[in-house]
Amino acid sequence: MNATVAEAVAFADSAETLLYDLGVKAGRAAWVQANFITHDTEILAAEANEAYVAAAVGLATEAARFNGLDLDYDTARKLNALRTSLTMPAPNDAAKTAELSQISARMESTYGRGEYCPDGADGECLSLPDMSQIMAQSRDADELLDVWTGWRTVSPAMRTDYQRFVDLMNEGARDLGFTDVGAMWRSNYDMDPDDFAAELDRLWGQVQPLYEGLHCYVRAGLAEEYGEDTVPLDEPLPAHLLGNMWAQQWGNIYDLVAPPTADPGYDLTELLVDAGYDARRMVETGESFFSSLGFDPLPETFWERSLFTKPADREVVCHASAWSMDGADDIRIKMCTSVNADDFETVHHELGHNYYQRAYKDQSPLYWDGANGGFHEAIGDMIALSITPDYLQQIGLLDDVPDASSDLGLLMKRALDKVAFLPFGLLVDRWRWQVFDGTLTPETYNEGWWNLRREYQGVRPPTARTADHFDPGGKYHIPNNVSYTRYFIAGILQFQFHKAACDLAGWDGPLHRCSIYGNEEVGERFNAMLEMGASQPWPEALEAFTGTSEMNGSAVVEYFAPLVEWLEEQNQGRNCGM
Ligand code: X8Z
Ligand code: ZN
Repeated sequence: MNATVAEAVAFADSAETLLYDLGVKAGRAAWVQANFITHDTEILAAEANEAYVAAAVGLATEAARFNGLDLDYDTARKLNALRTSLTMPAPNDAAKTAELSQISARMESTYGRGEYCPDGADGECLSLPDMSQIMAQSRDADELLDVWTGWRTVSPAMRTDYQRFVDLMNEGARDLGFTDVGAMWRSNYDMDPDDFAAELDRLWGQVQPLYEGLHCYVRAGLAEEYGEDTVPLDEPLPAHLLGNMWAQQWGNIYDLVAPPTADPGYDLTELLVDAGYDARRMVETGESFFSSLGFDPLPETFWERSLFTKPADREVVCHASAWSMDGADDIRIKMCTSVNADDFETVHHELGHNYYQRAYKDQSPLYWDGANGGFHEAIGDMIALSITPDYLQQIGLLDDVPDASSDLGLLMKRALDKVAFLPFGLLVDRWRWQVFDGTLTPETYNEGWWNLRREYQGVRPPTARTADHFDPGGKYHIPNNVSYTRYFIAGILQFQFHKAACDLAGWDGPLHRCSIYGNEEVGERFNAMLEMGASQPWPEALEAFTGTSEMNGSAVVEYFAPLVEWLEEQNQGRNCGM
């Protein structure tokens, strides 16, 4: 019997209700597992997730019944969302769905529990936050190498799991009519999946010259610090010397490469420490930024139920995250916060997720998402771009605002975090796409990873790596199966948002000195985009805030223009290239 339009509408409604219900249960189980990693919580989380995924796959399959019907806009969009928005597609098979969920929960636990014990299992062990601190602060190449390789002893245990994980998800994606999981992920951007991949290349092309200038300059600075034996000037950068476990953001080596005559005169980490900030105060400060734009304060339950610091007495997943538990007011973050500039920024990043979630809660549940994944990641980052010297002075953290002669220093610090991140943001899913489509096999997982690291970032491993290593597994988003393209998009979008906001505020100085703190008009326009959630294609959401429907890297280029010019002068006579 042919399906009718009325049946399609009823189907979308009941799908929404069922997934909401199972999603809330899976979310609570996942919260408990991530806050209290044990054998039992892992099983409970796997079971709840299995029920959710099985239902989601069943509904996505059934939705095909209504193909070809002339449906109203919302029903068509919801049925499409059912088919494209599942990150972990499971095969249409109960046993395999259970196995997939178990592997997923196990990899999450393995990553969350991961530690490195330099003197063997009986000695003191370092957690990932401990090691991140060393990566940020140490300038001892041997110590950095030890911690860098030490963290990478955790992931080889996940390699076999990951291989099976990929096979099972691919089977699930094929059951839903996609060639592989990568194709399924790429289909979730309101445009042709191949056009989307080309769009990423276009955006990367816009900002690549900035990255290359920074790369060349930083290589020279590292060679000066560590010697040309450790950092040869004609080779990619060694991955352990960039101030970050994954060499993804380089702001922590600012002191090594600071422009000699442009000292901003302050270090945000020191300001926070000297002012006696703790984790909660950092979050309160982030909240007041949003309040200054006209957003309501966070609910009492946020403060009661969030996790702000690493507990001493149990194992938790320390990677920062933001949660909406019931699609209403139960929003929370979970972070192992240290009092430093990186985590101050991350606090804003996570709060951005929470304010977005709350803004779209009145949409129907299948629209509880970012306009695309990149939007979700860009909200808090855009706010954090407004953490300028002026803002820091306004909130009493900084006494004297440095004059324009400090601009190169301020821009360098930002570029080390934001420009350096872009190729990493792109390559993580390039790697996964190659894994999903079979270009890479378990034997070539690691080699393929380092080929991409070299190609996009111009970064190399500091020691020999083999097929037994599983270095991609040392990055949270691989074992936890979080798509990474979202962060690349956010790396572009946050500047586009920032520029639109500053234009709206009537700012006519340099973009990096603009702070939208206190501007309710900007807040209102921003909220107009946030409250749409995923109810419209992302170009509409983009337009609602910025007035244009195209993603564009030109705001990144504009923001860093003075630095780019200066880097070109510095790099004169250098042999650049990766
Ligand atoms: O994973 C995150 C957030 C949670 S959505 C802390 N980020 C990426 C990463 O850490 O690799 C933010 C920046 C990129
Ligand atoms: Zn995020």
